[in-house]
Amino acid sequence: MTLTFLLLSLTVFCMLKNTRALSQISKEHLNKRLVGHEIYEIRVNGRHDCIRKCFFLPMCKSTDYNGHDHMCKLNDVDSTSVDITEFEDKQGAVFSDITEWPMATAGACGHRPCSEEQQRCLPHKNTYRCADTEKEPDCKEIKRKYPFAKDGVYAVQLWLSHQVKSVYCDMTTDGGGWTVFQYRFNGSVNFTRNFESYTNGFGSLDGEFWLGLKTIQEMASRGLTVMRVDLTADDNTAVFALHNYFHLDKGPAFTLHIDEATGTADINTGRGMPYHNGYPFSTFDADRDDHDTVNCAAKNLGGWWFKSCAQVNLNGEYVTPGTVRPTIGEAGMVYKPFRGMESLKISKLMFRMI
Ligand SMILES: [Ca+2]
Repeated sequence: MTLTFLLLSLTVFCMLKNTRALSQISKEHLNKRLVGHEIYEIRVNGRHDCIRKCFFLPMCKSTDYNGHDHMCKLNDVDSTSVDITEFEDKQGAVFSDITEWPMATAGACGHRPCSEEQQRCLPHKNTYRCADTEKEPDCKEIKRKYPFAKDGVYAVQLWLSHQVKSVYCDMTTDGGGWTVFQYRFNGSVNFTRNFESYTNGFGSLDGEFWLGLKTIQEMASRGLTVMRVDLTADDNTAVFALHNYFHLDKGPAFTLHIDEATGTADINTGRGMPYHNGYPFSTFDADRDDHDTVNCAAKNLGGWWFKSCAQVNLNGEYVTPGTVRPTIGEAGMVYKPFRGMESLKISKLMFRMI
């Protein structure tokens, strides 16, 4: 009788304990799947494997694991920052916040010591090491490996110099995977700069910037590279030009090699980028243009592959979009085959390896 009572008590105790354990996983949803916040999705060996993958990626805040197909989805938000309506019903799915899991699940990487968003913690012998986005050479490779990667700043490792560099990736335009090398949209950054500045890059990757000729040259020399120009006028008309061939000679010339464009930008007379094909890069303190009596960069303000002088001057002065810059219209942010001398609102230049 006493033994039966003891066994019964023990069973009840265990049940209570089990209930408490379950209730502790308060941020877990069974048969629910979070929609629209995925970093990437991958097939794994089991649920713990999925949790470990999340621990290794600093930007990961929660996971959706499905025991039916062993698919593991990593999300960049946790349940505290989403609404319950953002979950869909999915048989076999388990959602959980990463904070609900003990660090031991991920071993040495559990406390996520890799500070940069672009770094991953990788198990290494008895400890860990921080790796820079798996050392991908450009945005195209990041996109290939992480199909759900979003627009933003990523660390890459340049293929030749092995230099680790932050770049801005456009992961949405025409399939994404574009490394952006020039972005202007509000005139907050001064583009009237000297040759050294254009060689090394300037501005902020979170805002307006020029990536730098040295980096552009190296990245675009890894293989056959296409270049895309995206422009928006003051009336919000957006056009693009696509060049199937783009590369620069090494410095200090950084001579442009580019083919004719396809796309929607070249709607008026004028030659666009091919006018600048075969010309070195000039700045006000490095006149390498084809004009004997004029320093094109001093006249047109920004650095460019000036001939005599420009059909395209997208590093020119950012004046009120939709207006023609006074005195010298060509010194505005212009692309003549699109809007003539009218200064544009947004300019984005980017490249992608084929
Ligand atoms: Ca000249």
